[in-house]
Amino acid sequence: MSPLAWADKVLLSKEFKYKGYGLHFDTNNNGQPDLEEYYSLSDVLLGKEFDNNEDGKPEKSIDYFKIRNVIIYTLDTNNDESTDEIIFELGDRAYHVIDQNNDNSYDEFRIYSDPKGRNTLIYSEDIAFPKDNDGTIYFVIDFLKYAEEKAHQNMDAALRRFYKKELEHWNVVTLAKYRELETLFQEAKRTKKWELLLDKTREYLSYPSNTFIPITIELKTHEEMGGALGRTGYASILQFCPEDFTTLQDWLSTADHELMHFVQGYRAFLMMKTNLVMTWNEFLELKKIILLTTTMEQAEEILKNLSEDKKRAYLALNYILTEQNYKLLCEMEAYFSTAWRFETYFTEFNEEELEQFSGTQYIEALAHLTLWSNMNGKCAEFFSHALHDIVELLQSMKRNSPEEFEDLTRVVNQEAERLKQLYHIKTPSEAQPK
Ligand SMILES: [Ca+2]
Ligand SMILES: [Ca+2]
Ligand SMILES: [Ca+2]
Ligand SMILES: [Ca+2]
Repeated sequence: MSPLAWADKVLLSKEFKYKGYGLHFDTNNNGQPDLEEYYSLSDVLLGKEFDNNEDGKPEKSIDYFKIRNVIIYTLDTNNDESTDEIIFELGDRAYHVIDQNNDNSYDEFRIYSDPKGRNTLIYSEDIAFPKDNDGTIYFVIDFLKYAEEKAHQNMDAALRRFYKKELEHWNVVTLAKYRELETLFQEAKRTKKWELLLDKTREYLSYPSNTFIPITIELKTHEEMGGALGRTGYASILQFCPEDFTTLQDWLSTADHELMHFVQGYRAFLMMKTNLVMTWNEFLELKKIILLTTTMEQAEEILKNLSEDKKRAYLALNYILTEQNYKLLCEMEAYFSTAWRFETYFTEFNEEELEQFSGTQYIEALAHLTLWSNMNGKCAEFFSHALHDIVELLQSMKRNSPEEFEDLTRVVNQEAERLKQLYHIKTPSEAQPK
């Protein structure tokens, strides 16, 4: 599908996910959607959701994790809104964990494999494994380590060897692309040429390639970056200090965050483009011209001549002038989307480290959201999906653990206060003339 054909859908639908677009299908032609597919901006299939009984809630989902070579199937076979089977498919092998009696604990582990498919059962064992980490890439690692430890306690050397081998197999397959990036990362540090690493990072994290959104790298010193790990300029330049990245993990999480900002710029381009024949380079030129204006009226005047759709032009203008309202939401979305994908950046299953990383991302996302709402926030429409997800997350947290929610609120408010000073933001009451 050409970008123009779906541009309208991407920008107007509430369903588009952060950096791509979703398509609805009605496979049995009864007027009710029963399948959704999610694609990246560069048309890479990211996931599917099946709603066969058409009650609006998916009972089967498929997620494709390119960087890990893994496809994860999550199934709710009895429609009670609780997962009862997960399948991890990698190459010609598939790991199944099944909860037969819906008691919130998995009781069967199966491995399927054969050279041509994943349909021949080669191993099966009764287990009792809780449903924590459900659906994340670490679930299998977590389980295999637990099973190996249990075999060790039971002094079953053969079973222990078996689980050890399975863990090795899992690591070899799921970390192959990560190792490739690791090599490129070391190479980039040595040669100071970061283009190849950025290209591969974009490919493996399902971001549009350079032919879609051209990005130029500008290397800076630590001082020039002034505390930031990455920065985007004119929607076409990525600035960072190579010495700031000690591990590939640091690079990947920063790249994910900054690439999200490029996608946000691209969305503004698409909004202008729907009513206008415009190339990406023309858009960047226009952006430079608009940035040279001194008042909002002058900027609007330039846009008025270009776009008939005032609302879209206004939204694009907010992006171009990086209005504070818009900028806060851009940051909110980038932190939030990185928090969702943290599992692709960490090779080791280290619960503490993982929690700390995602926790920090969520706190930053929420602090930006808080600041935005304190400023009588605008531009919400553009971020409806992220806002919807964040509200849902907070509501479930408030329900499940009020104490933790209170702690979080406190930390978020502190961080919002810090950011307010950093960005020199004045809330509407403070900004009012005396
Ligand atoms: Ca249907
Ligand atoms: Ca359903
Ligand atoms: Ca179920
Ligand atoms: Ca069970």
